[in-house]
Amino acid sequence: GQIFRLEDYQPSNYLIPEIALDFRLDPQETLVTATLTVERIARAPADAPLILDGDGLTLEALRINGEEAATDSHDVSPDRLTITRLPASRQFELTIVTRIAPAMNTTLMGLYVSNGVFCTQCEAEGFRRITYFLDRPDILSVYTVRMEADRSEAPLLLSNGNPVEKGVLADGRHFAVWHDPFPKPSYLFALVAGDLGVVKDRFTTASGREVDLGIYVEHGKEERATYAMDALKRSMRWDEDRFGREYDLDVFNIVAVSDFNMGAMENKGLNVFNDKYVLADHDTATDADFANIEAIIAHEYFHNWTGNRITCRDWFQLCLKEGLTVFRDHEFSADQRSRAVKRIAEVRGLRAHQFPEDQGPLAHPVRPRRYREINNFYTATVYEKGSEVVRMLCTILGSEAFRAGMDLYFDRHDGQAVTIEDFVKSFEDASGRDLSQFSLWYHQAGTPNVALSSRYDGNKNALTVEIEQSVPPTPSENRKRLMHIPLAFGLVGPDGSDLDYESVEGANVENGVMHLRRRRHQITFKGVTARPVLSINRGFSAPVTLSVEINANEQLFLARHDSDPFSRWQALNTLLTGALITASKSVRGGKKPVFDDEIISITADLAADETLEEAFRALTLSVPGEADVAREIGRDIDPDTIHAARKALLLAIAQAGGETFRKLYDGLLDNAPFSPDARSAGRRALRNTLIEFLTLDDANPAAAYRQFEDADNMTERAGALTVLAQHFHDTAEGRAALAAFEERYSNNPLVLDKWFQIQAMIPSAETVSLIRNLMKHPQFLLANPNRVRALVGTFSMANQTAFHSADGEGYRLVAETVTALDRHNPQVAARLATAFRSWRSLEKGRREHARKLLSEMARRDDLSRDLADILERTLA
Ligand code: B3K
Ligand code: ZN
Repeated sequence: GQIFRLEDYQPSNYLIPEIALDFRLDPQETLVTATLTVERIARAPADAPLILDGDGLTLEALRINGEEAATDSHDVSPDRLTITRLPASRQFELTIVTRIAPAMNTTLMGLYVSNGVFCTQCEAEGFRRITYFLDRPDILSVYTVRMEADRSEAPLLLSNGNPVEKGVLADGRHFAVWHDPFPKPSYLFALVAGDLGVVKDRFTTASGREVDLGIYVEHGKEERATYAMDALKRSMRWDEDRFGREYDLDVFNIVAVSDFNMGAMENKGLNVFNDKYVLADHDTATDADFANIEAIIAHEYFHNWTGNRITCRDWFQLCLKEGLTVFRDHEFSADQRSRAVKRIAEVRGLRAHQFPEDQGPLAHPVRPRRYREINNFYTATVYEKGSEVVRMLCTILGSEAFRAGMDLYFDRHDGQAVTIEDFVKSFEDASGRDLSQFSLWYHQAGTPNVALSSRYDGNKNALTVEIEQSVPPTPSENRKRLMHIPLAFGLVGPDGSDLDYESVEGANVENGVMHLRRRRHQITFKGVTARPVLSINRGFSAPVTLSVEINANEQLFLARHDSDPFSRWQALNTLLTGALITASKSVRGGKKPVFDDEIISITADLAADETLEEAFRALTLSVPGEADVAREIGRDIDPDTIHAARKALLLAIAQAGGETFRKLYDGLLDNAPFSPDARSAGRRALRNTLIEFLTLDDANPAAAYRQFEDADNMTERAGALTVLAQHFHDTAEGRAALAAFEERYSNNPLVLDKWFQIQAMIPSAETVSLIRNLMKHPQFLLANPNRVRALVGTFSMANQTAFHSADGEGYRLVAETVTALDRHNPQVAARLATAFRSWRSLEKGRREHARKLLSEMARRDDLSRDLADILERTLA
C-alpha cells in the first residue's frame, strides 16, 4: 500500500472557498449534488489537473461552469476524479453529482444509517465517500447544505452552522437549509436526518451571544440527556473563564447515535456522539460513565477552538488538535472534580494504554512522519502523550506565559490550518524561550527513562543527586537525541514537610522543577539541614519511567508523608508493583508468595485515613492490575503467575483489613438520594473497592450479593456484579446475579454492554467458550462497535489470563473476530487487532501461538488497508 510522508507535503494547486451541498436523502439511494467554487492558486500552472479524492463513489454527472463536462475532459474511478481540461479563468464552478447507498454502508464512515437515523462521520477521510473533493484538512470552505427527506421518516434535518430555511415539498417530503459562515475542512462536515427527541437549553456567552443548545436522542430517552446538557453548559463557561474562548454560532447541537466507531466527533456546531457518552441516569450509568460523559462533552466542545477555528495543515499534525484538546479536557475535569484523583486516573490510563504502545512495535512519535492509514493513528500516543507534552509546556513556562502563548496562538492562527511548529513558535514568541530541545517530545518516539540516585552529606548539609536520561530505540528510530525533561520534586524532611535549600548547582532548577537537558546531571542542593527523602516526578510532571535507587523504608515514608498526593499514591503503587513482581516470580518457581507486613498494613491504613478524600483512598486501595505488573516485568511474561500473585495479595490485604474494612464499608452507606457529584462518587468508589476485600476475607459471595441486591444505583450494582463474576462466577449467587442483571436490562443495550463486559473479564478457562456463546446472544451484533468493544475488546484488553490462555484459544477467538469484522468495519477491526501489540513480551509458548495467528491473518488477500497496516507493523 501507499505510504504518506510528512516531508512530501505540498500545498494544493486549487482551493475551494465555497461549497453548496444538496442531499436527496434515501436509505437505498441518496443523490448528492455538490457545487464547488474552485480557485487556482496564483503560482499554479494554468494546466494543472484538479485531482479530487473519492472512495467507492458513483459519478452521475459533472458540470463545469454549468455545462456538462466533455468525456475527454476528465477521468473517473470510484476513488478519484481527475479533471484535466479546465477553464482558463482562475475561478470556476464545478457541479458533481454522486449516488450513494447509506443503508448499505457498514463502515460507519461517510453517510450511513444508524437505527433509522441518517448521520455522517467524515474524520479523517470520510467526506470522500459522499462526494469527490479535495478531502484534506488544509482546504477550508464555507458550506451551505440543503437536505431533502421524507417528512415522517426524518422530521429532523440538521447540519453545521445556523439554520436558514425550511419548507414542505410534494409527496410527503420536506427540506431544510443550513449555512456555516466559518470556513472549515471537509472532515468537520456533518448532517443528521431522522426522528429524534430533544432536550433544549440556552447559554449566554460572556459577550452576550444567545446560543440555542440542543441534545438529540431517541424518543423517550430525553431525561437521560440532562446530565450531558449540564456538562455542556459548564464546559462553555469554563472555556471562557480559563482560556477566554467563547462560542461563535447561534446554535450548538449534539446528536447521540447508537452505531459509532469511536467516542464522539466535533463537527462544527453539530457534534455527533456515541450514545454511550450522552445517556446517563443513576439506574443505568456508573460514576465512571458520568465522568466520561462530562469529559467527552467538554472535549468535543473545546475542539471548537482547538481543531475547528484553528485546524491541522495535514494529518501528521493530528496532535495539534487532539493532544491540546485532551489537555484542555483534563484541566476541565480537574477543576470540576478532585485534581489529585483526576491526575492519578490520567497517569494510570497513560501507563495502561500509551506506555505499551510506545514500548512495542506500534510505537510512533506524537507527531508521526509516515502513515499508510491515518485512522490507525488516533492513538494513545497522539492523544494522551500529546496532552502530556502540552502539560509539560505549561510546567516549563508557568501558567501565565503558557496562557500568553495560547492567546498568541489563537490570535495569530484563527481561521488557518497549521502545524506543530506554528504551535510551538507561538509559545517561543510569547515567552522569549527557546523550545527547540523541548520540541523533541513531538518528534521522537519512545518513553524516556530517568535513572536517579542521591546521597546526603550531613557534615556539609548537601544533597547530591545523580541523574541520567536515556531514550530507548523504537521502530525505525535507533539513535535518539537528548530530551528536555521537567521533573517536579521535593526534598521531604523528617516531619513530612518539604525542606528548603540555600543554593543549587548542576542543572537549572526553578519553582520546584529540575530541568534535565543533558545525558547526565549531578545536582547538588546546599543548605539542606536534615536528611531528606527525594520525592521525584511529582504530579507526573514528565511522562517517563523512573529507575530510582530508593529503599522500601523511604518509599513507605513517602507513601505516608509526601505533601504531593500524586506522589503518595505513586510511592505505594511502586511498592505494591514490586511486591507483585517478586510474588509472581515465587509462584513461577513453585513457591508460595509472601508479602511484607508493612506494605499490607500501610495499604489498609491509608484506606481508613479519614483525613483523605474517599476517592483517593479508593485509589490507594486498588492494587495494580495484572497488565500493569506484566508491563513492568516486560519480558518472558506468564500471565497465570501474575494472576495468582495478585489474588494472593488481595487476600492478604483483605485479611489485614478485616473488621476495619467492614466498619468502614458500613459507615460509607448513606441514605441521601443519588447524586453524581465527585464527593458522592468517591464514597461509592471506596465502597466498591472494599466490597471485594470483604467477600475475599469471608471466602463467601454473600456480602457482594447483598450489595448487588440493595444497590439503588448502577455504580454499586455493577461493582458488586464485577466482584461476583471475578471471584464467584460459579456459585449460585454469581449465576443468580448475572441472570437478574440480564433480565432487568434486556431492553437496554448500553447497560447490557456492562453485562457483556463483566463476563468478558472472568478469569476462567471457560471464558473463551462463554464469549463464543455470548456472541450468539440476541443483543450482540458484530455490526455494532459498542457491542464488539464490550465483549471482545474487553476480553482482549482486560482479561490477561483468558486472552493469553496457554493453549492459544483466547488469541484465536480475537483473531477470528477481527477477520470477520474486517469485512464490515475495517476501522474497528484494526483497533481490535492492536490487542496483539505486546505479543513479543510473552513467554515462548504464547508468543508462538500469537505469531502463528498473526501471520495467518496477515496472509489473507482480502484484508482492509487498516488491518493490513496494523498486522504488518505488529509483525515487523
Ligand atoms: N476527532 C474525533 C476522532 C475521529 C476519529 C477518526 N477515526 C474525536 C475526537 O478526538 O474528539
Ligand atoms: Zn478530539
